[in-house]
Amino acid sequence: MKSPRTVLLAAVVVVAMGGQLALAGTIKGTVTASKKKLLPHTIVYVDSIKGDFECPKEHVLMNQKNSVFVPHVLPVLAGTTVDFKNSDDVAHNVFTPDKNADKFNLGTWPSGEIRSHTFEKRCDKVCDAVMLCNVHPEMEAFVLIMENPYFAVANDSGYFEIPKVPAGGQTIRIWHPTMDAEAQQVNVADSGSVAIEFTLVGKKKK
Ligand SMILES: [Cu+2]
Repeated sequence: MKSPRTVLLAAVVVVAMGGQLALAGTIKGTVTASKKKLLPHTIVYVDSIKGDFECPKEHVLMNQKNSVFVPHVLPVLAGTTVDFKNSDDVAHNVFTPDKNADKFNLGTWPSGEIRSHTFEKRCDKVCDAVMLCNVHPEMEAFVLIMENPYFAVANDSGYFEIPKVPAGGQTIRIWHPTMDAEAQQVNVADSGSVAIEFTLVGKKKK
C-alpha cells in the first residue's frame, strides 16, 4: 500500500514531467566555408527527434525565375506540398530521377502556371532529391524531405537559428549539395539558446 505522501510525490513528478515536454530552447550559430556563396545552400537540422508532426497545410513555393530554381535548396517536413511556379516567359519542366521522391515528372508548363508535388519521406536517413528541368539542363535544385520540423537554412552570412527544440541532448547535422561538416552534439537547455559552429569541407568521394 502506498502512503499518501508517496502518491502525492508521484503526482508532483508526473506534473513536472508533463511540464518538461514543453521545455525547449533555440539552437543558433554560424556556418563558415572558404567560398562564401556556398553558405546559403546549407541546411542545419536536428537528427532523430521522434514525434507525431502534423503535415503543414500551407504549400511551399519553389520558383523558376530567369531559368533558375529559387531557392536552390528547400527543406520541407514530410507531407509538405511544394508549388513549382514558372515565372519566366519560356516553358519549364520539373522532374526528378531520384527514387527518394518517386521519380516524378510534372510535365512542361507555360509562364505564370503552377504545378505541385507532395513530398513523402521514402528513406531512412537523409532524404534528398534533385529537381531538374528537361528544357534547360543547367537548372538544378534540391528538396530535402525532413522527418521533424527542427531545421533551418543558413543565410548569406552563414547564420542560422532553429527555435523550440526540445530540451536535452541533441545531434545536429548539416546537409549541403557539395559540402560536408562534422555532426555536433549539443545540450539544449530548458530555455534560452545554445550556440554552435560548423565549418564546411568538400564532400569525400565515396
Ligand atoms: Cu527550364
